[in-house]
Amino acid sequence: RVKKLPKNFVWGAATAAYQVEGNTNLDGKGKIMWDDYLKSQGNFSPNPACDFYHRYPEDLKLAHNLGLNAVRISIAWTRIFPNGYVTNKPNEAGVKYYHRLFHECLKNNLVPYVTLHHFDSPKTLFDQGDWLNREMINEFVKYADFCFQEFAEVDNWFTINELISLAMCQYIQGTFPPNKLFDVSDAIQAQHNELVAHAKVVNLFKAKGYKGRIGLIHVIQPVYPATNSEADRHAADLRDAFMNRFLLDGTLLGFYSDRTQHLIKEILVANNAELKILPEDLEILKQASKQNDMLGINYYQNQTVASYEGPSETYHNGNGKKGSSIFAFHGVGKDVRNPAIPTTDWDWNIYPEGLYDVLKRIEHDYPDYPVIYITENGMGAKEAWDSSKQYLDDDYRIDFIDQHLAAILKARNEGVNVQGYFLWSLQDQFSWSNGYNKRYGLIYVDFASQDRHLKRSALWFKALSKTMQ
Ligand code: BGP
Repeated sequence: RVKKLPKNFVWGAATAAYQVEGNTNLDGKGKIMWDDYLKSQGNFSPNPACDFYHRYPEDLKLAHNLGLNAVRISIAWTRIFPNGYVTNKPNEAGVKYYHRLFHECLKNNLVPYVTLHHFDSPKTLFDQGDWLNREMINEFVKYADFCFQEFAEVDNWFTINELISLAMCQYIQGTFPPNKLFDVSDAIQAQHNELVAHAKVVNLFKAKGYKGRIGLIHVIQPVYPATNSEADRHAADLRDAFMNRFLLDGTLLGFYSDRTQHLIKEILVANNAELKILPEDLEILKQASKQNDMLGINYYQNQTVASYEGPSETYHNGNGKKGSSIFAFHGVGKDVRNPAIPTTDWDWNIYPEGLYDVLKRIEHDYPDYPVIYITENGMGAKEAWDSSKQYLDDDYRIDFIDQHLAAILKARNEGVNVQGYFLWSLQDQFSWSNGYNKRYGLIYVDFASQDRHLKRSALWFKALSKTMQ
């Protein structure tokens, strides 16, 4: 077990507006890309989630009592500008809510790390193409500018959460609206456009001299070849370019390296797809690449990949039926199980060494990287509160966090500049494509009564927080 946290380590937990707030119709909030879709799908509702909209004082107090010194939250764009378009008449109720929320964080000595876009595009802009439409980029920049000016109490900003997950789920795996399957053009174009949106916001933040720090959040899934064969190694390279390298290059180099372009081109050709880059995009990326103050890394799992030239195929395990997921991507490799690596019920690999590899890779491939925070890491599990016990037993989660923390500290001891860890998640919440039975929290939430109970991992988290002095 990890015995001691470094001095001044950022020790937090994460949330996202739509997954915690509930109350999606209250106080003038506008619709996002999920509302109608979830309703028509009929499987699960974003309400009440864990009613963070009202219960944030209780949750933040618990967080403080558990020894956390930071919390990751996101602003719901449509609480402020209900149809996404930025006007000089923001929705006052939304603005006030976030002031109250940030104030409550600070009152509890929790530094808020705030994300501007966490999978929740306004419905109006989503209907017009979401990130594929450059109008979305312009509105996002204006919305970000508004937030920087208005929420001066916030010092740590992240623009967009997990560009690749959004692109994968929207355009490749079909699990997020608009539920497209293997539309490679859209998937790569959306990533590129989001990088441009991020870069524009960073450039504006610096040009206007806002105080505080700004960065971007990537989920990195290290990819390992299934065998040592040339074909499998190449498939792993292609998958890595698609999942990680394209985005890391765009963020940290400000251009796509020759090798990255080569690999992406191969993916485009294999899938009859195209990517449009405007000449000015590269200027914008370049300028921003030197101005990021921090990099958020989310890490959940690695991927083992074998070469695959058959037709693309996917099955999303959204109900925790172990062993049911399938992912085979024409010309970009197929996922295979490595029997040595344990998995969760949702088939997510548990591989802490992968996090060490990710950190070392960033240091090696992008030596000018800014300070890194692990902005999400955690383990989803099926859990049920037993009222005869004082705490919910989640030793598997303690093991999970402990092993990942050890990987982080090992990389840090070897010189990687990583200064904090946010567990996903603070409390149990709504999971986009899995509903409510995939629980990640330190705090157990009974969604019917909205009662909160502590898990054993919360006590362990607290004990560790005391080792920081
Ligand atoms: C990340 C997202 C989070 C969260 C988490 C767990 O990709 O940033 O919003 O949901 O993954 O994923 P899931 O809820 O699908 O298990």
